[in-house]
Amino acid sequence: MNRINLEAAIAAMQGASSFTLTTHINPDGDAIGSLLALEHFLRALGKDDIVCVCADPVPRIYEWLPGADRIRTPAQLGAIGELLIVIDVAQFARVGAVAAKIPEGHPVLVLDHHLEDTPSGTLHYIHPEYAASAEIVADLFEAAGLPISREAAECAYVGLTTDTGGFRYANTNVRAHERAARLIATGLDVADISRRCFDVMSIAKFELLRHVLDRTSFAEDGRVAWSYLDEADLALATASHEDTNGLVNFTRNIEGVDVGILFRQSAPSEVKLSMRAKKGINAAQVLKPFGGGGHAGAAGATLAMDLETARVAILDAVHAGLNPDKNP
Ligand SMILES: [Mn+2]
Repeated sequence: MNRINLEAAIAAMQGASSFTLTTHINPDGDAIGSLLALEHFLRALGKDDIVCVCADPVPRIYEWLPGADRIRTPAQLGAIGELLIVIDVAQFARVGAVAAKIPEGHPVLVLDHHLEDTPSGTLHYIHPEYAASAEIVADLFEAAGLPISREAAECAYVGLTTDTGGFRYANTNVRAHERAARLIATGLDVADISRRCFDVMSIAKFELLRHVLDRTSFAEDGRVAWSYLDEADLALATASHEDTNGLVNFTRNIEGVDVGILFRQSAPSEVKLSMRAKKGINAAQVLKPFGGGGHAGAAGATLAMDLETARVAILDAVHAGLNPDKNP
């Protein structure tokens, strides 16, 4: 790891004349928000040869962000710019098809807030204490002594508000609120941004939610709530990946429930599952034997099983996780 400070990151940007900016696959609000805020920052630095690219399409709920229409697909990308900047992710494996275009040893600046010991790239500004990568971009504006424009602030605010779950998650702290205040001061319409990010539901998502609620079952005396979607549901609703985002929360949020699970059959013998857990059980640990990963409170896995086999296996593992003393 080649750790640098903000000033060195700015110097690296000042020293280059063409830029490619990218972020992770399945981009979320912070991926798109921080990517676009960074593009605005480079323009504020006086740079104009900047191409943003993402391996996956911009989720519909973020299409309105200033500059989102300029984000290219890997197929539309020519040669990588003099400096490649990767934001909100530190592994080339997670930037998808863009990774194949990175020449061996090319200068790559990584800006990220995920815990990462062995990042890809050549220059690293990686700090898990940031609630969102968008905060890093806000810091870049301040360190460079450049005022943040309303457009850039809007992008950064979307990254910050979505990565903190609307300032509700454990990563929400004084700094995140203070930063948000400075972004809002540029003239942001917080109510409008919040509605766009959190309240708008696609018709497909609504149809899927109907099924999820209708099929929710309980186990472990009400401490576990689980539901499922099968291939036919996903096809009927012509749903995209983003339409299933967050549906698992409806199971977890039920009173008395400690573990919420949503199974999604993605092929005849493939099930993707999302798990949300409250204190007392670690979702990432429960899913580890299944090749899953994530955090204590939120984890996921892909199982090469049919729906029923996956359900039995996972509910057994959750039973063991909730009753550690009763198991050998
Ligand atoms: Mn992030």
